[in-house]
Amino acid sequence: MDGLDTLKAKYLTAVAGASDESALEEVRLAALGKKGEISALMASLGKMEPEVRKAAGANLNLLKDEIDAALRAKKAGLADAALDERLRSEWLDVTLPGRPRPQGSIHPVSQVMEELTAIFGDMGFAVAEGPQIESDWYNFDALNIPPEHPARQEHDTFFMARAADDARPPHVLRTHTSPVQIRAMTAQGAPIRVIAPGRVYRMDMDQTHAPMFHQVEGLAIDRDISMANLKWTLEEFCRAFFEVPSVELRFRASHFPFTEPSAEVDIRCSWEGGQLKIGQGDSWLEILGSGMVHPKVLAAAGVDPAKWQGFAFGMGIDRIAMLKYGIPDLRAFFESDLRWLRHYGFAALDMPDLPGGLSS
Ligand code: 2U9
Repeated sequence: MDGLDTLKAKYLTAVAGASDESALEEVRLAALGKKGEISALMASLGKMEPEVRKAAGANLNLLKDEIDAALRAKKAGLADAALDERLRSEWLDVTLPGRPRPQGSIHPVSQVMEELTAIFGDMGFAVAEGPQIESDWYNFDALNIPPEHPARQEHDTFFMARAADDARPPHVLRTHTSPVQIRAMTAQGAPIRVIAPGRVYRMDMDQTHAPMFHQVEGLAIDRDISMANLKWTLEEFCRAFFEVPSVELRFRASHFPFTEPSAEVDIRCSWEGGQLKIGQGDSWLEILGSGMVHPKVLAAAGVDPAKWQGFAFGMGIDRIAMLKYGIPDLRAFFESDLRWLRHYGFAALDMPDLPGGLSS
């Protein structure tokens, strides 16, 4: 039995020296696992004479039980030590003050831009972006506004400075987001469906005008797009944006250089008790301009007007934000007054989407 004493000493020492659960498991496998040393000895009992086997079997079982007990005791000890270590290292100071809620909020213009993107995205429009400093070709010529056209004066343009000896026409701060769509058409060709929301600049400042404001324009070009598609798209947009069951739009003939025919669009509304209600009543409110894209504009963007046609529209984002959320003065949009933002702002992380209700 000298052999068994040696085995016992060997495994009890190994158990005592195991520093973690995986080392302990290795010891268990080496001794009692299927191919372990003690298991092999147990298997060899079958070949022994019956009397020898009885005594040897009893001794082996005793050894197995001792090693097993040592393994269990060590395992419990290791688990306790691991828990102690976790309790020592993972602690929380419950006396610390709570974290303050975030102070910021989402500006109504950002909120409305997200709402527009969700609505038009649902109708298959991608969002296009472009530079705010434009060449006069992209801002005017490509949109059928040649240098002598009176619309150039009406746009109250901000011009960028050029060196005194540079005779080229100056760049401008874009007066509308239309150049974005010229760039998108030039890059992508037709068919195309994009909206272009963003900042635009005009030299104007009073209660309803700011030198920088926000526009969204839309463009849909395909083989057979008509004014009927334009009307449906705008009705769907207004219904979803103003979150009402139905809307009525009125198209008034107008003139823009970049569309032919052109129409200004009014929405049916009422002003009961000074409060605007969209979709009902006897008043009309102008909300956007639109039309079929002028063939010259398509050609300027490399799209063949004999094959392709489509509609475009444009509206002021600040203006529709004021209408939807009852904000009285445009100038407050750009004053960065935190009290105003706290009142009119939206909770961060509340991204508008159609299934979730746009502004709820
Ligand atoms: C391309 C071709 C045509 C965009 C359009 C309007 C009519 C329009 C105004 C609304 C209020 C500007 O913010 S506002 O002052 N816009 O009336 N915009 S059609 O037409 C385009 C645009 C791009 C390539």
